[in-house]
Amino acid sequence: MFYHIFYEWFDINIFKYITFRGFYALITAFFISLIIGPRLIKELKKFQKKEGGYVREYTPDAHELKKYTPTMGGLLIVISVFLSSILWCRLDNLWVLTILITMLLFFFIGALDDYLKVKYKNGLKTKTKFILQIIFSFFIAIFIYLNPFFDTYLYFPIFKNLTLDLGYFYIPFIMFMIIGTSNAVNLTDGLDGLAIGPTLITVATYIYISYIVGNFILAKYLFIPYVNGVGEISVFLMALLGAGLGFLWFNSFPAETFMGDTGSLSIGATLGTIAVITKQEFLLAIVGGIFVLETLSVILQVAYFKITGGKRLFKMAPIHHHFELKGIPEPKIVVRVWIISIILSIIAISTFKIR
Ligand code: 57M
Repeated sequence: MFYHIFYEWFDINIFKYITFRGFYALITAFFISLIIGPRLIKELKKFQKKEGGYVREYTPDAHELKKYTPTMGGLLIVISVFLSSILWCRLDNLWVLTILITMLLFFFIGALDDYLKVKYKNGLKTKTKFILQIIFSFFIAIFIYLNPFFDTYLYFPIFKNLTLDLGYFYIPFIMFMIIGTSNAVNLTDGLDGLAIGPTLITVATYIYISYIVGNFILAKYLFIPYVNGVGEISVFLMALLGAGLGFLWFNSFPAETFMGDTGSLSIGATLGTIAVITKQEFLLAIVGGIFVLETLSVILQVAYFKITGGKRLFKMAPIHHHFELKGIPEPKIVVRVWIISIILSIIAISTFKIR
C-alpha cells in the first residue's frame, strides 16, 4: 500500500525500492507479533483450558507437561504477515497475490483442524484434510500456470543448460510441491522451535533467491532463470521472516504457544509455492532438508515396520522423537537442527555459483 501511496501518488522515490520496503516489512511484522502475541496467547490459553487441554496420545512423557500450552499460535504469524504485507508489498503484483491466497487457504485448513481438535478432541479426518489440500493446491496451481510470466520449464541446480518442459504436468507438480511441503513442515513441528527455526532459515534463503531471480541483470549473470515481478516476493518474505522471529520469541523453549496446523500448513504451503514461483524447486529440498529428513524418517519407519513384521528402525518417528527418547534434551536437539539447517542453506546458495 505504501508503494502506491508514497511512490505512485507522492513520488517519494525510496518507496520504490524492494530492499527498503523489505527491511521495514520485517520490522513491522516483528513488532506486530510482539505486540499482539501476549494477548493472543492469553486468549488461546483460555480457550484451550476451557476445553480441557490437548496432547496427542503416546507422546514422549515430557510432552504431558505441554498439555496446556496453547496451539494455533500460527495465527500470530499469519496476522503479522498479512498486515505487514498489505502495508509494504505492491498489491498489484500477481505473485504476491498468489502467495497471500495460498497462505490464507492453507491457514483455513489448519485453523479448522486445530479448532476441531481443541474443541472436540478430534480434528479433520485425514481424508477430508487431504481432499481440501488437493482442491486448494489445484486452484493455486492453475493460478500460477496462467500467470503470463510463468514458464513450464523445470530448471535444475548446478546444470545450467539442463531443462525439462513439463507442460501441463507442471500443474500436478505444483500441487505436489504445495501439499508435500505443508505436510513436511507439519511433521517437523513436534518440539519447541523445531519447525520455525528451519522455516526462518529457508525464508531467509529464498529472500536472497527471489531478489536475484526477479532481477534481470543478476539472474543473467548467475545463469538462473529470470522471472518478471518475483523480486516483490522478497518483501513478502521479509515480512514472514519478521513474523517468524516474533513467533520464535514465544515458541522458544519452554514454549508459550505452538504454531498448530494453523501455522505449519500455511507456512509449508507458502514455502512450496515460493519455490515454484522462483523456479527453484530443487533448492527447497536442500535448504529445507530438515523437513525432507523428518518426512523420510516416517516413511522409513513405517516401511521397515511392515517389512520386518513389527520391528522399528527408530525408537519413534518423526526422528526428533527418536533423539528425545535417547535422552538428548529438547533445546539441544532443536539448536542442532538449526545449525544443520544453516549449513544446508549455505550449500543451497553455493549451487548458484557452481554452474
Ligand atoms: C503433527 N504434532 C505434534 C502442535 C503443533 C504418520 C505420523 C508420523 C503422523 C505424525 C503426526 O501426527 N504429525 C503431525 C505432530 C504435537 O504438536 C501439535 O501439532 C502441531 C503441528 N501440527 O503446532 O500444536 C505435539 O508436539 C509437541 N510440540 C512441542 N513444541 C512445539 O513447538 O513440544 C509441538 C510444537 C504437541 C507437543 O507435545 O502436543 C505431535 O508430535 O503430536 N505422528 C507422530 O508424529 C507420532 N508418531 C508416530 O506415531 N510414529 C510411529 C509411526 C506411525 C511412524 C512410530 O514411530 O512407530 C508421534 N506423535 C505423538 N506421539 N504425539 C509419536 C507419538
